[in-house]
Amino acid sequence: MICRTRTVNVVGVPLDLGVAKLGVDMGPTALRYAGIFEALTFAGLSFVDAGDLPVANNFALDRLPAPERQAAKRAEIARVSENLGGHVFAAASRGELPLTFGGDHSTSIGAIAGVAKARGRLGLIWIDAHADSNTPETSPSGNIHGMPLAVSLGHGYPELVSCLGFSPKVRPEDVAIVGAKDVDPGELAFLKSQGVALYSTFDLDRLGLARVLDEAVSRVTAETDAVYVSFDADVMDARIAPGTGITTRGGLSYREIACLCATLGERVELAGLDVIEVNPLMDKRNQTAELCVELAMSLLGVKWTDYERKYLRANRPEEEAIEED
Ligand SMILES: [Mn+2]
Repeated sequence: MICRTRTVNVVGVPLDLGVAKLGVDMGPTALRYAGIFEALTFAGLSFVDAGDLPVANNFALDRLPAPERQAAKRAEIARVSENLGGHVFAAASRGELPLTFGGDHSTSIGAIAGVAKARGRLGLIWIDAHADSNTPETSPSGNIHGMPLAVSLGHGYPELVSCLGFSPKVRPEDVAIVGAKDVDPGELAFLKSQGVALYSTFDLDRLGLARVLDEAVSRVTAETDAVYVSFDADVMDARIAPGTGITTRGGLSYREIACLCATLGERVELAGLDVIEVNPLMDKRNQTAELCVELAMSLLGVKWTDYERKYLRANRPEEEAIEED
């Protein structure tokens, strides 16, 4: 939920240097077109549109020879993370709620750094089909978007770990991953050794959403000063959210993710939120971005009453029925 007097500070980060697939840099534009500002206005929340932060062009860096290419991309991700961290820190310090639109998941490195610096000990709920907890030693692909949680815990490339000059940003006992279904063996070993809580899609099925959220919420609120949510669009099933980099079968259904976000929105006052990995090139008629806007509003604690649903329908006159399980 959000304190009604708090201003939402929306910032876009068109960052695609942490992935191999192109298109996720257009995520912030897709989320704006999907009506985030209309939705915030409708909900009676004040907001600032901070625009998009500058990010180097992937094509230009791709023309570099292979050894230099990865180092150049990493250096740019580090620069963007510092810049975003500074922006988010300033917003959070003014009492605003930073809402960061990615971009691939390496965007979260700077966003989490900024909120942690402003708000103190941070609880973190990581909603994602993946654990994003690889280190350079364990990563099968070398892609940075598979590393941001490890980086926030203080493990990985020093230029990323040192974002905003302190580390770690979060402690393992204050972190819960929810919705993971594709975790690498090296990540699993790392998370176990750290003591991070991981709730897979199987846990959601076996234990039920209510129990998983009870445990996750009590964990991230027990000893912390504030709570941050990182939301990766790929946690959802490909049939309802095709517009993301790595689509998965067996991801969360509409009802599961809607219930999860509404429950979190009712129970937790957020210090910051990011919406990540929306890729319009993979999407159908921007449905993934529209769904993410709806879910972001739920996470902010805005209840979708019938009247508010009418608003959504009014903005999607040609909406087709989306196939559910
Ligand atoms: Mn992710």
